[in-house]
Amino acid sequence: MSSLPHVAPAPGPQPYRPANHVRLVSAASLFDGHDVAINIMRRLLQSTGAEVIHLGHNRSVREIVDCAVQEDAQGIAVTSYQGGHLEYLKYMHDLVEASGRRILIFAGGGGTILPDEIEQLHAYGIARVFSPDDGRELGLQGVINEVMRRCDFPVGESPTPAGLAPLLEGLPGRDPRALARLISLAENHPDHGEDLLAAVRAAAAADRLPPVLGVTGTGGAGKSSLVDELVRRWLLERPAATVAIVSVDPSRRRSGGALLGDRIRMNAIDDPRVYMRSLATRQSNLALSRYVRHAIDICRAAAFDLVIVETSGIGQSDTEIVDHADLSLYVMTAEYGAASQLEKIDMLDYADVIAINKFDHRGSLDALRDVRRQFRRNRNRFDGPDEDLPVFATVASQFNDGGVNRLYAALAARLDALAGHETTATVRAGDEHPHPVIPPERVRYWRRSSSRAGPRTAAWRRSAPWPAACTACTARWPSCAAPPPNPSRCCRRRRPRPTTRRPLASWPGGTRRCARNWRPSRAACSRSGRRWWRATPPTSSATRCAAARSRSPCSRARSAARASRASACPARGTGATSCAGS
Ligand code: B12
Repeated sequence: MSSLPHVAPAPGPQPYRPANHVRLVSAASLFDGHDVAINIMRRLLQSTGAEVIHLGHNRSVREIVDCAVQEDAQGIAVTSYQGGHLEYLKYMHDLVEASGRRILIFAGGGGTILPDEIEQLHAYGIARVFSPDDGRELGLQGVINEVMRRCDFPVGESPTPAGLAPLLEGLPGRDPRALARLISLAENHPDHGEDLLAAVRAAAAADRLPPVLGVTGTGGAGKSSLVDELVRRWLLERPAATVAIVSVDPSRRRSGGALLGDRIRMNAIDDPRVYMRSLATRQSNLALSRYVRHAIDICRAAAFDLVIVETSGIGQSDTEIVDHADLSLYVMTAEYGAASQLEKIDMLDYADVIAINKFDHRGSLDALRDVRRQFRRNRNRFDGPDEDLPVFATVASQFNDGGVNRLYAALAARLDALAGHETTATVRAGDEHPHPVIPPERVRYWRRSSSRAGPRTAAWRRSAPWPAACTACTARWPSCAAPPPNPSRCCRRRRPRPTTRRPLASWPGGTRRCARNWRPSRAACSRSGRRWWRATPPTSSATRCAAARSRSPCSRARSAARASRASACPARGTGATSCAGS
């Protein structure tokens, strides 16, 4: 019996269970806060078993469609809350048609997409635009089930020599559709995997097999950002060079779904010289997909100049990358714990190059020293200066970072050597250690401040509960034993400023609120509040209410009730009168 804890199903429609592996590209056109909706949708898609390639926000139509073609996705799921949805979605449909692929488009935009516009978009060929009414009728899970049901179709036929021929023809030209479909066939038809690999290898130009750079490291170390920076430099420095990226992310064991989110960090790949494919591990506890070998061989057969493979970064199985790569890069940060933890990192034995990324974080200089020391121990390499070791300090998030420049030059020189030609890589100017925009000691400064301020504020609130005290002054004081509040202080605080008093007074609703919430104590009223009370003619019900609270018989009755409660309190010998009088 499984030892996994039972997870109670959510109420409402049960998640649809797809028969095929469903892959969807999700994105939002702009970033204005409403992109939160696409995050809701993609999480539900993932928990319903979809592999979601999430692009985040600010994505053009072309970027989204190119991605869907490269990823061989069955569908695109987008939100558009900012207007322009007719043009955006129709253009998306046009580009999908032009690609010749069957990719269904699903969209939503709450109330911003009007019912007649939805009809127009459906007539144009958009698979479905969901309205808030659809949500009310079907429930969010129902909406997702509908998307999944319609995308639940197989991608490509089972590979036969005749079916493969046109795809193999597309390899020399690096046709993204052919590459994508070949990788899908390998993933979805594992029984034909070996035949497919043999056909691909036979079609490869054997004289020009590119080197493979394997990138691995802990989750959150910034692997994708670093890969993006390396690709940017590669493309800038070599105007004709091409690159393929295969990126692996973990599948969820419970749902089978996956967030393939590496593209969110990739900004340099929107270039016809780049092909990128995301793979889900489709099994747990592994850093690589079972089909990564196929994907690499397909990209090598397409004669890219460089193939980069990025692992999912889930621990010790990271060393798998060594079996697939000619050169391996291990990306880590200073957050590994004590120096002795470094002895447990297998990749420090195997990695050709190590990057300590996020070097602007605290403790990074110590980490650099410790990692270099561990590297020497692991390799029995005790001679030579530290600077000659392949351990680099990088800040991938920083523009033109000196550490990334040096890392790039070292990797490119080695990759060129593997490809058998002279290197053209140059180290650009850069500081030895980065000068971050936010110095390490100020990182998380506000978080620390707020965590210190939080308890103090809470203590202050406890010691000065003026809202409660103000509404009923001492009578509602929660504990009789506690000291009575300072009515004048609390009432003064809650009284509106003079500038807001007059407009409030002329607005009954406001005055009523005012009267209820900011009723001054008699003392305060008689001191500075008097003018306000006088200025307010007792005509509206609100003002009457305000006035009644301090003077009317019903107020006196309330006071009497308070007085009797207070007199029942032994801790307040003198409290009875002060309670009653308040
Ligand atoms: C939350 C919200 C915000 C938040 C978003 C941040 C957050 N953390 O959530 C904030 C505060 C940023 C915001 C700001 C604004 N908002 Co606003 N916002 C909303 C609100 C309340 C909910 C939107 C939402 O996320 N819903 C959750 C999604 C899942 O549900 P839904 O939107 O109903 O979508 C349904 C379908 O369309 C479908 N769906 C949606 N997306 C997708 C995607 C896929 C793939 C699929 C399959 C289905 C699908 O699922 C839902 C099924 O019921 C709506 C009002 C409302 N109740 O709808 C207004 C609303 C969208 N906002 C509105 C406006 C005007 C604004 C502002 C311009 C206000 C202003 N003047 O500043 C700003 C714009 C922001 C900017 N910076 O410019 C208007 C838009 C009016 C219009 N017709 O254009 C709305 C409709 C409110 C209103 N009635 O006035 N907003």
